Amino acid sequence: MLQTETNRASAAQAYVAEVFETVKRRNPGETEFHQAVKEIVDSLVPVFEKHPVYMEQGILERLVEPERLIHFRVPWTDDKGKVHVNRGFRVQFNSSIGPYKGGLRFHPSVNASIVKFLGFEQILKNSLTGQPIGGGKGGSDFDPKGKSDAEVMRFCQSFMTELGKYIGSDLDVPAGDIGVGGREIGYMFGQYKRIAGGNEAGVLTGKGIGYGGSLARTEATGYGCIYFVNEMLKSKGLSFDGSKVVVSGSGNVSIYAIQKATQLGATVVACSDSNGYIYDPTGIKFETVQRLKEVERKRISEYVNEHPTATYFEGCSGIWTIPCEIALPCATQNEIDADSARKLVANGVQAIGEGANMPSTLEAIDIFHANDVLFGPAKAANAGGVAVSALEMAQNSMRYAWSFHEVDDKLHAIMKNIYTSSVKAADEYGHPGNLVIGANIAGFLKVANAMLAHGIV
Ligand code: NDP
Ligand code: 2IT
Repeated sequence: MLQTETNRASAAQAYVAEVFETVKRRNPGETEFHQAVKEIVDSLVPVFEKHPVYMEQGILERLVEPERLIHFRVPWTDDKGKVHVNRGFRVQFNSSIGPYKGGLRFHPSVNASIVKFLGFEQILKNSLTGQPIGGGKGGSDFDPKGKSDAEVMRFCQSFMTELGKYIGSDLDVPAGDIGVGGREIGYMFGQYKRIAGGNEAGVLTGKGIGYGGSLARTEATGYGCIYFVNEMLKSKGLSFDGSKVVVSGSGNVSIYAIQKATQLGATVVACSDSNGYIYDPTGIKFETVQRLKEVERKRISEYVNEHPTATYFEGCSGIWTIPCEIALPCATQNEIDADSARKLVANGVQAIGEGANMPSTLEAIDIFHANDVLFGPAKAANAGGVAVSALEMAQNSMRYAWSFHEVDDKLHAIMKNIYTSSVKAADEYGHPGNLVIGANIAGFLKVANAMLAHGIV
């Protein structure tokens, strides 16, 4: 009996190691994609030990290979008439539980590795929401910063002219991510509508409220992250009330994380952008950050001109040296490395909630776990955005709109459910309290079972 268990354990480990080596060999230099795959496959070893059928049916080999990767040219003309060429991407990673679903990122750093890491994470994240959505992601190395509205519009139109061939409300439903907000979604929706020749509302989410968007979608990722962290805190008798919180970034996710944490009684002492961070011991004012960044598209450094209690510091990583009980990385991948993690631990951090995708390096996650810091991994903690995107699709199909409170209540219930199912899976598979393993397993099982049911496709 013991011998059989040992054999199974080593077979599962060997299987995972072999798949990971193949991923590295087939996707050379794609370090972000390797990192995302590594985190997931390592957590699945106990699943393969318990259910060898997933190995026999090659589920993991199939899961790590996108169903489709689309790569296209995006030419556009700036206001002076100069021609620019950017690269567009869409990875349609896995459609076993529903149409491909995931955001579009416009940032100079976007390449195949970034899009694939995000798309791969999205498969299990979307599964965790309990909604019928598969995994996809896309974007471009276009930088919307410093561009006029007319330039952004021309870029979005060119991007959608090509992307539009591959998406649809039952096929692939993009949304926003870094650099893609309401303005960009509006331009892309307008162009899709022209090309498709009809108003197919469910083809994109994150739309304006006046043309098919869902109330509370803008707030959903930030609020959802706070709801998730609140569940983690409650499990240890802790709460946001009276706590000091550091939030990185000052974009869509950060702004609404700041608002909800403040509503729950926390003092958010710092936030940032890609140039630097602000520190305000009296608490960052959500309204100012929202106006500066969302409406006026200015830099976070401008905050100190309006609030003399705040100080601005150049550079991003210093934000993790600020003492806090709760840290919410909500900007970008790998923003918390081992050094930052050690600093946070030394300063007494109790909980981390990943609002961004893969913001902690694998070493940083190990440090948090080794020091009993509550750790809410991205695919669980930031799933509120895509969850409300799926609610937006549902409303579009019904041709009906729920109130803000109806959507927010559903979001709250979904985040609690993600927390409970992650805790349960971690317990069942022998890693109590490890939400990285729990979320990966809970998300994986549903996708894997659908793949088994569909045969070798
Ligand atoms: P936004 O574009 O609205 O904001 C991004 C914020 O992060 C900005 O403050 C930006 O600074 C900062 N930032 C971006 N890139 C870097 C970088 N390389 N270094 C330092 N700071 C950086 O994006 P979102 O808020 O939508 O996305 C933030 C994170 O959350 C991403 O990881 C995204 O994938 C993830 N996410 C988003 C969801 C959504 O619904 N929007 C859902 C789930 C996850 P600056 O203004 O200087 O560019
Ligand atoms: O990373 C993410 O989950 C998102 N950017 C949101 C995706 C979506 O389809 O709403």
